[in-house]
Amino acid sequence: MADKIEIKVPDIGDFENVEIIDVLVKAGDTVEKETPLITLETDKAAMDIPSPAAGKIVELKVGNGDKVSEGSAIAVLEAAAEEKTETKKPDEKKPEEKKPQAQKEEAKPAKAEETKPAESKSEPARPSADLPAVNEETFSKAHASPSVRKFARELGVDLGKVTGSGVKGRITHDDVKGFVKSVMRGGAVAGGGAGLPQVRAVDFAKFGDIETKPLNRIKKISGPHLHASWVNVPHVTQHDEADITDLETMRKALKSDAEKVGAKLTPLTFVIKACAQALQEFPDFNSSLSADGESQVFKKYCHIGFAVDTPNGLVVPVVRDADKKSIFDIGKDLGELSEKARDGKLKAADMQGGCFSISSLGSIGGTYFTPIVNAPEVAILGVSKAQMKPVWNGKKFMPRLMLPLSLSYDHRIIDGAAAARFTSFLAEVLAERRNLVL
Ligand code: CAO
Repeated sequence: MADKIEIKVPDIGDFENVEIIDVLVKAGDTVEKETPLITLETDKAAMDIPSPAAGKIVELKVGNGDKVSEGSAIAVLEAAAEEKTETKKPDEKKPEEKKPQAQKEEAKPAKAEETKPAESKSEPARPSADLPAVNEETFSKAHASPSVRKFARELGVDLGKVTGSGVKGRITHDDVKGFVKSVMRGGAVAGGGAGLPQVRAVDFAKFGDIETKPLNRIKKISGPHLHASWVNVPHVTQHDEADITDLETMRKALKSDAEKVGAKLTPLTFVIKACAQALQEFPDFNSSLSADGESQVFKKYCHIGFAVDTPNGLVVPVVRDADKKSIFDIGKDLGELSEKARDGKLKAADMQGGCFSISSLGSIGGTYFTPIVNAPEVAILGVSKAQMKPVWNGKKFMPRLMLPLSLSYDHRIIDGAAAARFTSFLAEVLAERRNLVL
């Protein structure tokens, strides 16, 4: 019978209760000796825990987010035939044998000779001659585990240009693969390169006094996300306006009742409700392009995100099941989520799962703008300040309260005609207040 080895966390120095940020194998996988199994992240560095032997993983005992210390069980390995004669179970080791040490990530930028792909060995072919040269400084600062770094080195990918989708923006194997795919398809690369001209660096201090402040956490996360969307999604913005004169009368009449039950009735509340109806009517707007770009994923749920301007930057909490909620329920969610956002108390789950986003600048001012699609969503609605305007009713000009709408969409999925139908539908729903009662 094949030997089974319980693989445990080896000596990882003084660290305890260290979070697993990446589980790199699954039950049934065949691994080689030294294949990384999991990645741990301490507040100082990330480290991979390699397999002490070759064989098949028959049971995985950990998951992403688990906390482990030295001796914690990671997996059960059925040792490969050739390993069985050589590999002793950890507790059968001879005294001089050392436990496998975790592969620690260098805290400092790696030295060029240590990190550049070994030219004398057989270097894997670069996926494209157009891949940008690796910038060692940004590569070393990228938030990625050693195995992802090694993988990126093998492919010649500059991690500094890859947008991380993992916890705290960490770059995963899939992000590296996605980056290579995007370059192969001739897609744009975030942060410049692959044909994108770089913005030249300017020494501002040469022209006067300056003060440099680090970007806050939210901006560090949202910036690359917005940039990735901007360079990957072919954006078009459709503008329209909705006559909300009657709706505004109804809103004012209901506002104090709503406040009594903790609901915030602003124009945005009604816009969320109207968008939920429009998403049901036009399912393309409630879809996403699959990761490989080969298919369209339709969502049967309707969660709508709305941008909140907080002292620390932009966050987008999500109103769940907006299609099933009354105006008062949406108003309650809006009030609670905006407050949590401003107090910095939103949880990750509050900001996940959105199908469509709304960015409302209506309380501030302005007429129209071009919001950036919150990819992989395919559309976002910008709402500006409603204004009284003279509107021709066929006989005379009437004073009507007009709400400016700006719908940016991903032109790979949405056609211009569909976008115009979507905003016209929204305008009709908002103009006819009975559509939004409840
Ligand atoms: N037209 C006219 N008045 C509007 C309006 C509009 N489109 N939208 C809101 N108002 C009014 C509200 O009715 C309210 O007045 P009353 O108290 O008299 O009803 C007042 O403006 C303040 O509204 P609010 O800001 O408290 O509430 P909201 O629902 O409109 O917005 C929120 C909530 C969280 C979206 C908003 O506070 C916010 O953060 N907006 C900024 C979003 C942003 O930054 N987007 C850009 C993202 S891209 O960089």
